[in-house]
Amino acid sequence: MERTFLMVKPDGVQRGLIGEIMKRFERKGFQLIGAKLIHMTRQQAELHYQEHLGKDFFEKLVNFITSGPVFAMVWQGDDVIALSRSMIGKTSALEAAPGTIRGDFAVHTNLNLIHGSDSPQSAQREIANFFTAEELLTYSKAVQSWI
Ligand code: RTP
Ligand code: MG
Repeated sequence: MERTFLMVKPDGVQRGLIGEIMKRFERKGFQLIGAKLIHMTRQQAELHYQEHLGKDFFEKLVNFITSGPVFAMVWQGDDVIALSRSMIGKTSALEAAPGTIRGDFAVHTNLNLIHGSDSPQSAQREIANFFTAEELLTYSKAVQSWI
């Protein structure tokens, strides 16, 4: 079963959108296996966004993501990486389609509410940056066989 790392960014926490965002992944049928509200360290943020190191927006991005608490989650399910990215919507506020999280709630590309891993390799690295193996739970979900 595939796993992904999803994170409500500081703007989503400040706007009270944690529940709204989690609801969408729950309704879709994915399984939550770990979650925590944390204030990222600078080192953790730089590791999280390491693929953007050197880009002109890197400093702004790290400052933003460490500006307040984030809600970090690990979700599990078939094709959860690609499906959750499509539920999140495009990075650009102008391109995020209505019906997606960003399309419904974000008006600015730098305040785009949620992060989602973009590949299995990223997911593995990002999960390890936030969670220990003990913090990720294994449990069966009664409705799983219907999804
Ligand atoms: P994220 O990693 O945060 O989930 O977002 P993403 O995959 O949709 O976008 P990515 O390319 O990974 O960029 C990470 C975040 O950096 C900001 N960004 N600004 N040209 C720019 O000014 C620019 N490009 C990207 C966005 O806030 C994006 O979410
Ligand atoms: Mg990204």
